Order: sequence, then C-alpha cells, then structure tokens
Amino acid sequence: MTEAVIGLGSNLDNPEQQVLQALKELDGIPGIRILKTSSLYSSVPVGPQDQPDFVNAVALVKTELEPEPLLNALQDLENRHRRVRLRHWGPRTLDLDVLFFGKRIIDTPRLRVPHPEFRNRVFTVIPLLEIMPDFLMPPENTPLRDLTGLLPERDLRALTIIRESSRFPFSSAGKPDLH
Ligand code: ROI
Repeated sequence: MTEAVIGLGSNLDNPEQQVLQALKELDGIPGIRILKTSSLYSSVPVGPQDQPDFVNAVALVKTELEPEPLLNALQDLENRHRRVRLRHWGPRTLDLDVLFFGKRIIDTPRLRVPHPEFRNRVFTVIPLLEIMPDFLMPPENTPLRDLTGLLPERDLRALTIIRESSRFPFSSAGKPDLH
C-alpha cells in the first residue's frame, strides 16, 4: 500500500465539473482510495497564454497499484473524459499526473516521479501545501513549505480558491477497504 499524490487539471468543457467528477471517479477505481483532496483553484495557464484559465486540485490517495498500473488507470479516466489535446501545452478537458508515489523515484519512458515540474508550479505546490503542510519531498526530504517563497508572484496572484475543500466529500460506504 502506497500513499500517492495525484494532480488534476482542466480548462475545457466546464473545468470545475471535470475535476469534481474526476475526483469521484478516482475514488471508484479498484485499488485506489482518496484520503484527502485540496480545494479547487483557478490558475493562469503555464505555457501558451491564449487559452482559458485552468481549474487545478490535488488528491492524496492510498493505492494497492504499482506505478504503471496506476498510470494506466489515470489515462483510462482521462480518456473517459474525452480528453482532447489540441496542441502541446494547449487546452485539455482533463489532465491527471502522478506527482509523488510514496518516496519512490521513478524514471521510465512513460513516467517520471516526483513529477519533474512539480516544484515550479504554483498550481501543484499550493494545493498540496493545503492538505500536507508538513510534507517532505523525495528524494532529499526537502520541506514542501520551503518552496513557497520561490514561486512566481504573477502566478500566485492568479491562483484563487474557487471551491473550498470539505474533506473528501464522497462516501466510501459499501466499498471494500484497502489494507
Ligand atoms: N497550466 C495551469 N495553470 N494548470 C495546468 O494544469 C496546466 N497543465 C498543463 C500546462 C498546459 C503545462 N499548463 C497548465 O499541462
């Protein structure tokens, strides 16, 4: 059983709904349970600016899956949201990233964990700080809170909470527990 951090992002087709629905579906995947979710944030796009703002959130999950099966499950979920990628770094209906997988370092053609851009992006760092203020980032156990002063101010201003987290809002009643 591993605790993993998943990043969620959307800027097409009612992004807030895309992210809320994806959280619900994530919790429904066999071998994945959500432990905590951040608030939903609105953020200016990283990359081309001529696209809508994003809705971003992060979720802490516990999972029985190994990294590649977890990635497969996330990609299936993206595809169910009819993910369209119009261009590199362009708008998308749903983007799910493995940001952390326990303390493991993964570097394969399909998957790099910790996510190589995690620490440069206000829309991943701030939501994770909200739910895990004492998180120590692998590989060096750097405190997550040490990153706050380093993020671009312009992006920080443009990151606003659009929906407060209310702990994870979906009932796990009736689902088998993970051990
Ligand atoms: N920009 C923001 N603000 N949020 C994202 O989730 C996001 N995802 C991406 C790119 C296009 C790099 N920019 C983003 O993949």
